[in-house]
Amino acid sequence: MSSSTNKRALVTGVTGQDGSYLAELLLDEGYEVFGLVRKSSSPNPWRIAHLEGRLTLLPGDLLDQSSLVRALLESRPHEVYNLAAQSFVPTSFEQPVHTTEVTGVGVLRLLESLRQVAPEARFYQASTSEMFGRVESSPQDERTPFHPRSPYGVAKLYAHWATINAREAYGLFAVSGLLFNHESPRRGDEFVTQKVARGVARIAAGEARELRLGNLDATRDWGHARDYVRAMWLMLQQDEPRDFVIATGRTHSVRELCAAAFARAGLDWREHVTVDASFTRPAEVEELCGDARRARDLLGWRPTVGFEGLVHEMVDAARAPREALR
Ligand code: NAP
Ligand code: G4F
Repeated sequence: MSSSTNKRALVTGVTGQDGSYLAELLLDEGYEVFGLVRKSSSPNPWRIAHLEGRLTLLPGDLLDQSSLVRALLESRPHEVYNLAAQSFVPTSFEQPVHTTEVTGVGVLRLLESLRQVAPEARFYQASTSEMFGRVESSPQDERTPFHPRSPYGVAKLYAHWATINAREAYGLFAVSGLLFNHESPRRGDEFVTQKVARGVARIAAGEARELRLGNLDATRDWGHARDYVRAMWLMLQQDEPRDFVIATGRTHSVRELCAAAFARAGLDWREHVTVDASFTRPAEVEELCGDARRARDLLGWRPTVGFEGLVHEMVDAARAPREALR
């Protein structure tokens, strides 16, 4: 259902999982939506193809400050959602400097651009539970100390503090959402939930027999991306800028993920999953479980999809044609 507002929003990372869901939400709320898209040798529009004609795409890259200034001048946004990042943890160990440039310093480029040409715009930064890293207490909330365990986590922590500093030093309405893992049929292939869902689909179709994974003991607090982008939007509708943890409060191991996903297709995971040390990380985040009480109390936010529902949706979508992703 579409409502009407005169607001404009700029979304970086619009071709990613969250960008596509957030663009849908903002369009439904009546926003004029601009999406920042970087140049790549082969464009990657499949998650937003169904929004063609409703979104305005602007060229830009978090590595190139002048492109960010141009995108802000062109879109004149009331709200800016920074979802762009090199977001895959293992790649951050292989390309730490690139990850830091995009995921860390890129956020400062965007904040500085905002400060110069659109200081009234409200700003959302996509922070992450990876910043908690080696946790000393559970569940984690807004007061939990940080101990990142990857170049990605370190870069995100820099961006988190750059966002808070922009708020405290320059008075920007800038907030940081500390989101725990969130997934969907639009999740990238390399992340464990999608790797398992698509692995199950291939095995169920007789196209493969085995799925090779890393650490099965790690636990994550997995929610649905569609629920989590609503929390981003709610954060920018508040009277005061504040940071929020967004999580389901339930945690499951990768092993439990496998059991649920294979069972959905009538398969026994133990007959197909092989542990492959090449997928383990130089430093691991062993457990994450969030406490989103502040979001529940102040934003009225609650997750609507639980672990089983999420896994079933992803496995079913992986076994169905791509049109089912819309
Ligand atoms: P994603 O699917 O990996 O999307 C990342 C987006 O960033 C893509 O649109 C990508 O464009 C874009 N991008 C990458 N490098 C860029 C650059 N140099 N300049 C401009 N754009 C660039 O990530 P996601 O899962 O939607 O997550 C959205 C954000 O939330 C990310 O910042 C992520 O780190 C953060 N986060 C995610 C989770 C989660 O569980 N999903 C949890 C906490 C925080 P291409 O399409 O061209 O690659
Ligand atoms: O799905 P993952 O790659 O997600 P990870 O590392 O938790 O990061 C995701 O969530 C963060 C929020 O906490 C985001 F900030 C980040 O951008 C990204 O979206 O791995 C989840 C767990 C890890 O413990 C990993 O070691 O699954 C374990 N795992 C076991 N086998 C595997 C595999 N992960 C991947 N990707 N591939 C495997 O074969």
